[in-house]
Parts: sequence; structure tokens; C-alpha cells
Amino acid sequence: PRPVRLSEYRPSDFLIDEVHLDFRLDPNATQVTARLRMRPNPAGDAGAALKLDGDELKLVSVAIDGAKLDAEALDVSPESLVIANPPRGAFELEIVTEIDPEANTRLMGLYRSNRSYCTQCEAEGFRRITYFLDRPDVLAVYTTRIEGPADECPLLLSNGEMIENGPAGEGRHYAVWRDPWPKPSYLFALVAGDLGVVEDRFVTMSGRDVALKVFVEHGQEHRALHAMESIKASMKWDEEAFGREYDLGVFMVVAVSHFNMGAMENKGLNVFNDKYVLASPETATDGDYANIEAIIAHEYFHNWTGDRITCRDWFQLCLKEGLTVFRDQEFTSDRRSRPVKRIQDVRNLRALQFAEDAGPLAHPVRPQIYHEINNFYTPTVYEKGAEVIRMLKTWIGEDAFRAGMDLYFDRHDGQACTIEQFVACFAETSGRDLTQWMRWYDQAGTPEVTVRTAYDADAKTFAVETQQITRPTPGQPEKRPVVIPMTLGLVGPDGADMPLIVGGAPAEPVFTLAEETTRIVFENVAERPVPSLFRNFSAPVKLDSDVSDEDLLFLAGHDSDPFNRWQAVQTVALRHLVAAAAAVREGRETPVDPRLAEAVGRAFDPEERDCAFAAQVASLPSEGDIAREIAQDVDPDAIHRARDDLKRALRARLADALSAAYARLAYDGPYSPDAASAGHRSLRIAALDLLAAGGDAEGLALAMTLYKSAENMTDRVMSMQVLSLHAGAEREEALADFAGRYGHDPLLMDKWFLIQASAPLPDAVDRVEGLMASPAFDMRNPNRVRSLIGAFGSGNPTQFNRPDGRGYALVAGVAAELNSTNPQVAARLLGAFRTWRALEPNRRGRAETALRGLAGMPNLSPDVRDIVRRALS
Ligand code: HT7
Ligand code: ZN
Repeated sequence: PRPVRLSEYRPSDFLIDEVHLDFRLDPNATQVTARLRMRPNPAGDAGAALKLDGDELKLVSVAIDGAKLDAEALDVSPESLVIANPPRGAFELEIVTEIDPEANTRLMGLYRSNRSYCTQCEAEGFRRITYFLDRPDVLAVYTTRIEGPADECPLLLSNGEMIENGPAGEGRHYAVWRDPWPKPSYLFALVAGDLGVVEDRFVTMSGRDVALKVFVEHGQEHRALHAMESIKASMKWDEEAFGREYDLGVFMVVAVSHFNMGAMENKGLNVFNDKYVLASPETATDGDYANIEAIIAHEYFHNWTGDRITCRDWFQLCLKEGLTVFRDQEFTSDRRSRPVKRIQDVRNLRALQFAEDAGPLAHPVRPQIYHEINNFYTPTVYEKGAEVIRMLKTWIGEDAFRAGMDLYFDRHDGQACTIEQFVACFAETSGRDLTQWMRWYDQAGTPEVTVRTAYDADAKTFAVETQQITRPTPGQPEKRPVVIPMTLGLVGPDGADMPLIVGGAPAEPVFTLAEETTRIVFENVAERPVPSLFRNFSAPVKLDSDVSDEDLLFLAGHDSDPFNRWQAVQTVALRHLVAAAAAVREGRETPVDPRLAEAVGRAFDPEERDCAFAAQVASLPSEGDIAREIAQDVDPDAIHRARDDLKRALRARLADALSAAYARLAYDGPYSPDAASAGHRSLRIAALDLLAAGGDAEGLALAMTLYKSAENMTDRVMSMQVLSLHAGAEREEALADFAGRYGHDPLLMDKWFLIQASAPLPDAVDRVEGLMASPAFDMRNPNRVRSLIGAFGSGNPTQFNRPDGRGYALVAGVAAELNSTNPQVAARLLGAFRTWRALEPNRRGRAETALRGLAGMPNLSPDVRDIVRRALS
């Protein structure tokens, strides 16, 4: 199929004002009648044919203004319905289609999951329900009638509010829902089934009483309470932080066990992957609690950034996703620790988005072209999209940013918008020219900023010289400078921030790097300062500075910016690890700087009050971080060995402090997932992980004791994870025990799959293959596939990248199997290959062989074909 290009966007030739849908539910033959109030679009092409989108549809009949059309008047296929001569004024089009929800393994459109019906329409799933103008700039008001068997489907839900219900004869019943807010088809939802519910209410700032309902499988209601609390917290926060109020009488969340992504923001009826709803102290980790809160918030915040104001076309996806990620990150920062959240988000950005930007799948935050839109729900669109907004706030200041958001909501409510329209609001409120800013949206790649500094003791000046480059990415050989806000501090020998004087006047700490090179000269600098660069990670760039390890370790102890205190230790550790990985390949050893060990050790100091922050300091850069820093001719085994050696060295140096901290951080009392308690546990586990480094017997014994005595799921899973890194009896005992205890709970078995799939041990491929045959595994369930195959491909660098190529063959084989049943999940698994070009020649060759094998398969889905083609380009 032809690619879609942003430059070819044209408004629709027709508009749809009203949609009436009528579903007669049946597992294999659901009949859908769509009555559409249509009219020509004044902005479209007068006299154009009416071309509607479809996907695997079976047409039953078509009528215009009550008159059936016969075959000659139509050009119909499962993928489109063309009416050559539609009326030139307003008309009603009635289309009847028949669909098979039971056979829908792609989980797009209407499908069945555990005997419930549910829909997923973003991005192009609505066309699998009926022929439609399935594009986000066609906004209509929907009325939906659902009829189904009363026993199997006591619940019949759709968007908006229920306006009617009753019996429909022969054991069936119906409900009619009306959503007064115009929306694009991708926000349509239907759920029907027999589910349990948890109910609550929220009174909005203007006094609207909103019924809140969370639907889960019967018997799981006690696991929906945290999700319900998270909804209320999200509603309150959006009122306080952005002045945004909820706009219907009911807000519903439904948990389903088969879902291609995390959740979906359908108007008034959010559908969730059950992984991001269900939590109880017995079954959920601290991470689960935090994820649920963040994803509930994310989907709820879409009500304004996505639903009330939506995207003109799918190239503008970051308009809703980047902005909504920014909003959910702010929410979490306000509810938990802001510095820790920032560190976690930056770790995540570097691991996923920087990796994407450095490889063949790199694309701009707003792509210019796509073959398959499903493949653009990426870390670049989401996480880099959020960074660009945070950076804009840093650059124009809090007040202009908030005023810009208010203007955006006011001006564009009810519209389908572009990034230009969004950015124009901030240009207006800040008075700044944001033309160059748009490069952040249109130019792919991570800018690299080199900083060189010089202190002149005689002149009492401190010069900071910067240079920015962005390397070529696929389809973009030439790059131009972007506007980079650099928040900077100068830290004096006493650890305090020095005044910033530039050009004889006090300067704000946010400096603009808009040219290829920039020189800033600070004056009246009495003593040599240590520069603290890109405080709070003020821009999504890679930094190469001449700040020495010694100075960084000084910052680690003194910087007023917590992010840079953490970053300083990471940078010193990363420099060491890169050198150590090179040394491993040459058969040499690299001694560990005792000052680095000391800086890590400070995390375990009894005086340290912020455990969650300390745990971040104690967590070394990942193998992926090291690989990205090395950038080419990467040997994952050498990296693993270097990191392992550093952990052993830290254990050797810090053994007493680690043991003392582990003992001191023991706790009892009832479980609470709050941020402080979770931080406490995470620091204790960080100590345990180092104590068990190299398979130390005492460390493993502690882990085994914790596993057995654990009174919450975090301790149980994390101790099992520590044990799983080291081959031996303890590992097998814990894994067998876990399967025995939790074999009945699929979400807990996902943790068991993930831990085994990510263990960097030589039996990983055999183990994953064995687990694929276990009764707990189900290739039709995306959560199972992601926990086992996804975790292996993206979370086990040494075994996925085995020199014999078996890891690549395993992932490619599963992707080939899923290619026809669930292409979207198949394509996502192949994300594991995004860094293959950076590998050393043998592995690179074997990865390429696996990709070429896929490329040569017959009947490749558009999703898989697109990823394979781009990965090989
Ligand atoms: N906006 C939602 C994206 C999504 C999705 C996209 C493609 C296929 C299935 C999907 N499920 C959900 C979720 C979000 O980002 O909020
Ligand atoms: Zn989203």
C-alpha cells in the first residue's frame, strides 16, 4: 500500500454530523447498522465520490435517504465502499455490516475477551465495525443502541450517558447511549458482558455530580479500589493544575484481559488492560500501584487533551500523546517525589527514546510519512513529545506556559488540531518567535551538546562554550540547530550556588543554545566554580562535558539540583563502565575509583532521609545505557561483564555499609504502596542486589530469606528477581515456589515469565522456549507475549544478542507466528531489533539474517513489513 504523507493532507470531502449505531450482538455474526447524517464539506472537493474506509468488512446493505442502493451504484470491497454519485446536499446514509467478534484475534474493532465484547478503535479500528470516514478530523455526535443476550451480557455500555434501556424479547435486552460531545470515530467504544463493578462519585468544581464506575471480572472488585482512588485524584488534580473539569454524568473504566496496549481514552468509557487496573496488597508490587495511578491519570487527562481537542490527522499524534504524557508526569510529580519522578522519566527516555533515535527506526516527534500508523505509538511521539513540552515550559516560563494552555483549551475546544495551532498559543502568550522551535517536532535524532569550560582566575570570568550537532537519521541527512534551553548553575567551593552575572547584569539560569555554537561568559566569579549543566535535564540532549570525575563527585555531594546530584554519579559510573567494557574485550581489568564507590555508598548512609532518591543513586547505568554510550561495534557480553565486575567491586568495598543498611531498612506493619514506603523498599532491594553481586552466598541467602518471609508482593518479586540473576538451587527453588503459589493468577505469572526471560543466563533461550509450551502461556494474550517474548527481546541484552543468533531467531520466529493473528503485537516485538546496526560484526550479521528471513516471508502484514523494511534500510 501507498505511504501516507503529511504534505498530502486534504480535508474530508464529506462531514458526518450525527451517527446512530445499532449493534445486535452475536459472537460470530454481530450485525451493525450505522445511520449517518452526512453533508458535503464546504472545505472539500465539491462533486467528489464518497469513499468510506473498511477493514475485513462484510457488507449487508446500503441505503441513501431510505432508498436501497443496488450493486451497480457501489464499488465495494472489504477495505472500502465507494458511492460514485452521492447527493450534493445533506443526506442520510444507512449501512448494514456483519462482523465476527470471536474471530477477531487482532483485538482491533469489536472483539471478544473472556466472553465480554469490547472495542478498540484507535487508530483505525472503527473501520472494522462499519464503513466510515475513519479519520480523526471527522467529528460527530453518537447515539448507540446495543442489543444482546441478557444472561451473558447484563451490562451494555457505550460512550456518554445511558438514555434508555429495556427488554428486547427472546431473552435479550437493549440499552441506548448518547454522547453529546462531538468526537472522531477512534474514540468510540462499546463494552458488553457480565462484569463486577466498584462505584463511587466525584463532585466537580462547578458542582456536577459524576458517577464513577470501575468494571472488572466478578470476584476482582477488591482489586479495583486503587484504580478508583486514582480516578478521583486525577479529576481533582486536573481541576487544580489546569482548571479542567469533567463533562459527563458518568465516567467508566473497564478492565479487559486481552488488550494490545496499556489503555484507551474512549470518551467517558476508558478501556484498560487489566494489568493497569487490578491491584491488591497481596498481588501488586509498588511498581504496579504507581503504574496504575499514572495510566488511570493519563487516560483521564485525555478527556481534555485528546477528546475535547483532538488531532487533525495521525501525524499530529504527539499533540495529544506528548501533551498527555507531560500532564501525567506532572501529576505523579505532584503526588510523589518530583526529583525521583524526573530521574525515572529520564532513565526511561534514554533507555527507549534515545535508543530509538540512534537506530534505523528513528523518526521525528511529528513524522512526515508513515506506512502503518500503529507503528508510530512510540517513545519518540510519547516521551520525547512530552519532553518538548516540558522544555517549552522551561524556556518561556511557568506563567506564559499556563496562559498558553488556557488559550489552547479556550480557542480549540471541539476542534481537531495541528501542532502549529498548539504552538501558536504559546507564541502568543510568551511573545516569542517559535519558528525554530518547530524543529523539535520535525527533526529526528538526539542533539549532542559538547560543553567546554575555562576559568580565568585573573579576570574572574568563567566561560562556557557549547556546540550542538544532530547526526543524520533515516530520510534526514542534513540537520539544523534546535533551540536548546540549558538550565545552569555555578557551584562554588562551599557547595553553594554562585550568582550568575553576564554582561554586567544578573542572569536567569535558563540559557538559550540556538546556534551551532554558543559562548557564555560569567563575570565576577570569585573562585573556580563547578558548572552544573542541564539542571533537571532541561533538554532531551546527550551531553559531553569536560567536567572532571572529581568535580562531578563534588556535585554529587553538593549540587542544589537533585537531578544533577544523581546524574553526576551516573556519569562517573558510565565513564568507568565504557572504559571497563573496552578493557574486558582486551583481556584487561579496570580498577574502580574508590571515590565512585564512596559516592554510591553514600546512598546507604544512615543519615540519608530520601530512600527513593538514594535507591536511584545506587542503581548503576543499565547495559543499554552503556551500549548507547559505546555506540558502535557493541559487544553485549563485554558490557555485562564490566557492569557485573563493578557491582562485585562495590560489594567488596561497601559490604559492611550494605549489610547494615539492609538490616536497618527492615520493616514490619501493614503494607502501604505510598511513595515513601515504596522508596524504603526500593533502597533495601538495591542493597540486597549489591550484596548478592557475583552470586555471593551470603547475599543469596539473604535474598532467599526475604523471598520466603515476604509479606508483600514487592519484596517477593524483587527478591526472586535478585535470585534469578544467579544460576543455582536458590533460584530454582524460588521460581518453583512462586509458580506453585500464584499459578492461578495470570498477571502474577506474567512477573514470573518476565523474570525468567530477562535473566542473563545461558539457558535463557531454552527456558523461554520451554515456558512458551507451559499451560500458563497463551500466544493470543498480548500480556503473556510481552512478558515472555517481549521481555526477552528488550530486557535481556546478552541472551537476545547471543553470538550464535538463537535469540534473534526466537523473537523473529514468534513475530512470524503472530504476523497473521495479531500483527500489531508482532511488530512491537521486533522493536528489540532497533539497535542491531550498532552491534559488533558477527551479531550484526546474525540479526540481519533474522530480519531478512522475515522480509522474505509471504503475506507479511503491513505492521511487520513496515518495521522490517525500516530496520533494514
Ligand atoms: N491513545 C491510546 C493508544 C492506544 C492504541 C493505539 C493503537 C492500537 C491500540 C491501542 N490501544 C491504545 C492509549 C494512550 O496512549 O493513551
Ligand atoms: Zn495517551
